[in-house]
Amino acid sequence: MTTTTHTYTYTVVGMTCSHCVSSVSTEIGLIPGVSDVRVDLDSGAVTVTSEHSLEETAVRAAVDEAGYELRRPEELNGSTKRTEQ
Ligand SMILES: [Cu+2]
Repeated sequence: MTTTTHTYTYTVVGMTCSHCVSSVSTEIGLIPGVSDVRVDLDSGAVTVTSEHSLEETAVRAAVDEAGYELRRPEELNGSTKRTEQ
């Protein structure tokens, strides 16, 4: 019996405490196929393990639902430096 799992890493901005972490974890955990969510509060790194391939839009929507924002690495470091408050 072989089970293929997919692991994805995202960056979520806006989390400030363990409550934020649990909100994000809960929302992402509701996506069908997701078996594990690990959130590092300091870096904002979110590692998602899924039994199916995940659409980034689904993860983005879940993070949005929790009240935070998903960023791609290139959005963090790249040329898209926009300041919106
Ligand atoms: Cu919080």
